[in-house]
Amino acid sequence: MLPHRTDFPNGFLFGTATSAYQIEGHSKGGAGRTHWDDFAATPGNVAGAENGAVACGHLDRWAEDLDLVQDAGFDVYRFSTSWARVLPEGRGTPNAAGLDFYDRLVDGMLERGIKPAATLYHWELPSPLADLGGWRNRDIANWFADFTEVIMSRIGDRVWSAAPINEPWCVSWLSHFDGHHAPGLRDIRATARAMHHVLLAHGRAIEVMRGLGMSNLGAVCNMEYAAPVDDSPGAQKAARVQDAIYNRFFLSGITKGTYPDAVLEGIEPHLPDGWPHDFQTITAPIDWIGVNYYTRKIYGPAEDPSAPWPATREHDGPLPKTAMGWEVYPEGLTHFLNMVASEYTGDLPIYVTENGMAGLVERKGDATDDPDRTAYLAAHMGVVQDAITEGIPVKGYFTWSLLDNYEWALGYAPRFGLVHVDFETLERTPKASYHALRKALSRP
Ligand code: PNW
Repeated sequence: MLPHRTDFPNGFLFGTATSAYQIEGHSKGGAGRTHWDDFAATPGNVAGAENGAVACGHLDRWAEDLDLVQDAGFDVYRFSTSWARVLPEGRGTPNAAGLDFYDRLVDGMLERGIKPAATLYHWELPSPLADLGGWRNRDIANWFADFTEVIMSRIGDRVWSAAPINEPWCVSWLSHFDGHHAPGLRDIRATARAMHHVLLAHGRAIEVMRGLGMSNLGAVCNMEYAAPVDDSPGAQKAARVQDAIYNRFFLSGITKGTYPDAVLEGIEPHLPDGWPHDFQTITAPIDWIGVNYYTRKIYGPAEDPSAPWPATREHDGPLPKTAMGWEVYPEGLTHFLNMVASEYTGDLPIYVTENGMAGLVERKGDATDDPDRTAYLAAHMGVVQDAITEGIPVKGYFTWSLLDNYEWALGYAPRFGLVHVDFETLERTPKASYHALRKALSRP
């Protein structure tokens, strides 16, 4: 059973989230090529070599999608703006149709009484910038600041909140060390630079938006609980290192202007010259922090004792798993809400900016009957309620995602939506979890 809106403090906000490349349909409307189009075109990177060319066709169906957000009773809609739709070459002349689209979308939210929560970058880097080194190139902070200026000069007067970059860990580590996301590198030097540049770009974008007179600016970090596989010192250390890389590096950079020693140990020789001087920009004050939370992972030491840093290995976990193979572990969210407030942000408002689970059911009849998803959301919403009772300043909760959509390297198979999408016809059908949330969010 989902808790009801009235079980939360007055003013607590409920939202749902999507991202541009995952839903819009990138082949339409004059958007430029992105590094995800390139990555998906290289065999072996993405299941079925699928890309976001069509996705959910949201570019044409945005009004219907906003109706779904409104009918469910959500207060806020978290969406992202595609850099390559706004600036097809990454720099230079804007695409008027792209700017018009986001302008209409924001007005569409306001007309429906929905607060627009914008994320500037949710991973579709314009290819011409990727060709110049992408996140490895320090100039990206300037390119990103310019993009921020262009898009926010258009919609910044009407968005309720804005965050520069979705999940710095995914943009850097997952994409440059694990090689699982575009540009698909496995290189510690590229990773270290990307980790730092993504924060520098974040800070520059915050400065630009302040300059435009915007407020309610935040940062969205993903957190994954790192558990040791056993009590051995080696396993404890492996979990600590992964926790530092994943959950502390970006948060610490933004809120404290320092990087954890456990990470510097591995990346310091690879950071760009003069990196500590960038903290003045990186720590540009923010108004809230967003936590994206899904799961935990289990770590032990690498089998080969001479393995290079971080020298850890992932183990299979015993808990029930979602279609992503991700363990369901709501206790991890309890841990992070505590950790973020007590060690990093103090009284700063915290939003759970993404939480949800994937199912794999292909047939529509079954695909809209999703009791596991409702149970998953109920458990995590319960954690949020408890955290509020403990005095942690959690101010809102967003489900990922409104729609089944392009799940990056896994293509269209994992379905995260509250609303089923038939990827042949693009027809939307609300699932049981959507109806359950609608009831939970109804106003008395
Ligand atoms: C988040 N991992 O991504 C993103 O913000 C969404 O775009 C995405 O659809 C959602 O979670 C579900 O995956 C992640 O491999 C993708 O650790 C991968 C990982 C973490 C977060």
